[in-house]
Amino acid sequence: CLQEPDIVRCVSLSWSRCQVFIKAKMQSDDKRRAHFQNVLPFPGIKTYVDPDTYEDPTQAVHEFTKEIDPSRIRIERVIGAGEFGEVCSGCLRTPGQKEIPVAIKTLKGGYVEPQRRDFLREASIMGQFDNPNIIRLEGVVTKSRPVMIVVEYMENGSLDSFLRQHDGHFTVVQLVGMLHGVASGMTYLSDLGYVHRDLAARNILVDEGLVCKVSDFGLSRVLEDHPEPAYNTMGDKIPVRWTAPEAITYRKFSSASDVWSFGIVMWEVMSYGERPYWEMSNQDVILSIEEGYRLPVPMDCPGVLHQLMLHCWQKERGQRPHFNSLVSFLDKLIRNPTSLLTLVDNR
Ligand code: ACK
Repeated sequence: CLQEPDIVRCVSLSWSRCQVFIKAKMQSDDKRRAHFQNVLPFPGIKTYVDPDTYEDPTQAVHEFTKEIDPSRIRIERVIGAGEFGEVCSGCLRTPGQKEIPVAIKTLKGGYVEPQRRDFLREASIMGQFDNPNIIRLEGVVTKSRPVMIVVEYMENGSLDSFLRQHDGHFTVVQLVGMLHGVASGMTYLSDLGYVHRDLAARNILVDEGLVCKVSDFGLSRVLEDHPEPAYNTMGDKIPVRWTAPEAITYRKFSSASDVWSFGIVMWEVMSYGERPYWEMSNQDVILSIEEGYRLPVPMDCPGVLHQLMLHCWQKERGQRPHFNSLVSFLDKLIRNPTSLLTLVDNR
């Protein structure tokens, strides 16, 4: 909708320039509307704001993250390779002069602007979250090089490799406790209207007290440089083994498709980091799921947990449980561990 000052401006422009002006104005109004629809669908209820609704993504970084002075960061060692550069461990001096352990994701030199934008996109998503089961963003360094994202340090690294290194070491209640943490984090995200799309044990981090936190909010990884690459018929790259059939086929990503992925994470946890569907090809996984095949119960896994996995893998997404009921169910199992004693005889 053009307002009076806009019309006055139009009169002083030539007609073709005026048309361009009207179009640009309408587009920016649409964007602003989309942005406010994201921010305020229900007044008083916090929702996630997609940084892509900002005309200038740098604005989202300013809004949702804190700039850290690099003199407060001490990098100690490289702990892994991220999609955009090295991941290091180190310390961050807080304003109260305390030092806290942190992980530092760096953007490697020679990047082009879209890579910088994608890299910082994850920070503007993470910066909106505040939950004990979601990895906490400390801040970003954008005003000097290297560009960095600083997050809380998780002593035991990613859940899949942690479980593989400790095969058979935990009680069922401890494993269910880990899953309870993941489900709590996912409840928080789905309540905010955030769909993760890449929930997998490799994207969960574990701290020294075995608390599990959801991480990896860079959607770009799903679409571009993913460790589990496979194309669907629409040409998207998708982590097939973790993804619900409707998301693979029709891009119908939702909290219900995240619940399917959560079922796969349950299976990964109960089998101590086994690869879902083992060496089956992605195409065979898709066909088998379509024919009704589902992953069998892992060794020593209580039947009640496999039943819960099967519930998450219902073909009809409307019939899958919500994350909040998964949390209540897992909570009851932890409080009443006798229900975890019955194993499935799968010999
Ligand atoms: O399995 P890992 O030890 O845990 O190896 C990977 C590596 O960096 C590349 O992603 C580790 N990593 C990532 N974020 C963190 C973090 N916040 N705290 C500790 N380790 C992390 C991850």
